[in-house]
Parts: sequence; structure tokens; C-alpha cells
Amino acid sequence: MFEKKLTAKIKVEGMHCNHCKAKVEAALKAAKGVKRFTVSLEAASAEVVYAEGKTTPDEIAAAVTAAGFSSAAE
Ligand SMILES: [Cu+2]
Repeated sequence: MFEKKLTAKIKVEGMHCNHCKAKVEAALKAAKGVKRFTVSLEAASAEVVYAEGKTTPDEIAAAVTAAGFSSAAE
């Protein structure tokens, strides 16, 4: 089934090392509708490809915030 994919840019605060980054990645991996992602420790952000209609940038940011890293859709 064809699924339209969109890209969201998410700000992620509070990542200090690769361990933090891995926690953010785990949260994204577990978030519904997320297809793939790149987390940048240096840029304090993540680029997330997600399935339209399955989630929203705000929901993705909320999942990252729930993992302990204050996050918001850009
Ligand atoms: Cu850390």
C-alpha cells in the first residue's frame, strides 16, 4: 500500500553525549509512524521521516520529550 512520507525537523534539547543521542534514537524507533531518522548531537535536532496520517511532528516531539529530552517541532 502506498504511504506518503513526510519529513519533520525536530529540536532536541539536553543531549550531551552519544548515550543521550542513543536514548533519543530509541524513543524515535519506538514512536509510531516513524520510518527513519537522523539525530544530530551537534545541531541539537533530529530529522525524521514519518508516514502521513500515522503521526505528526508534534507527536514525534512529544515522544522525544517523554524520553527526557525537551523537544519541539520546528
Ligand atoms: Cu549523555
